Amino acid sequence: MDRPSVMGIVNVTPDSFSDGGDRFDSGRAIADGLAMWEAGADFVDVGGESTRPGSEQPSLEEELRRVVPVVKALAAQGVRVSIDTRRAAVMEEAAAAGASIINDISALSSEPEALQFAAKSGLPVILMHMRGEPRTMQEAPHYEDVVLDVYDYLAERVRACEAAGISRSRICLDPGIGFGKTVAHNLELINRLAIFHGLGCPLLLGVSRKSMIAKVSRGEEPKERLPGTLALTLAGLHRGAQIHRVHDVEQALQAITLWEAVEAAGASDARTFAEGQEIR
Ligand code: 7PM
Repeated sequence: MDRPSVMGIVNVTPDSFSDGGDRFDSGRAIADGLAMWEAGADFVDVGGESTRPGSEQPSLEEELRRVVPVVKALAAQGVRVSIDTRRAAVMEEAAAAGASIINDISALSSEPEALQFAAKSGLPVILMHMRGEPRTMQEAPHYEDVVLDVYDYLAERVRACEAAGISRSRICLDPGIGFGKTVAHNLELINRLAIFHGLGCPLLLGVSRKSMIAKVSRGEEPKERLPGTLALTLAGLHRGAQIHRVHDVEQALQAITLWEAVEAAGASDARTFAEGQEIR
């Protein structure tokens, strides 16, 4: 976690909003995942449940049919794979197929077995905040204070994980941009992201192609949201987000690399100054 990581997104769903569902084909999903890995992604996130606002969960059999072959093929080729699921059975099958990280938009709260399996597996986990369920989450979300409400929720989930035997060093936290939040909520969460470092875990930010970009900007279609994605990614990086979940791996890495180069130049100035002070 001493340098930013990029997680590439492979949605194996028929109706994924940001790629028109053209990755449902597992051959295509595998090729895209490999390309992201070769472009420098640190992980590739494979998900078979569309969590688009308003969507229904697929059956367990359907979710397994979508993700297991993709996880298996990518892991076999040396790709570090995370499995994006709320179901214990999918976590288990994906882990058996070679997935090495669990990414759960419900922070291991959907099924008691998910928390138990995650603990038993010894795998690192990503816990995300979501208000409600994908089907209904965008119906007038309300918070007392969105940052503190999300913070308290994540703190409670970290405690639940620790109680189940998952140590804090295996946990990464995510405020869940777009999951039961208005545009104003999302902007405030990114603006005050650094507060979440108080929880003592690395932070993941997922802004790629999300609708807040179109709403703040000019109604762009998902595939036209890369500039906004990069702007939000850098805003998150500036506040210390360690993992960035994106569709466009190469472009995100370019933006991050330049940002880091500028920051490193500043650090070397500070070092030179400090050395000068010591000599005197
Ligand atoms: C339709 C709508 C399809 C939204 C897919 C999505 C996150 C995540 C997703 C996130 C973590 C997408 C989302 N978003 N997991 N899974 N954080 N940890 O944009 O922000 O891929 S699904």
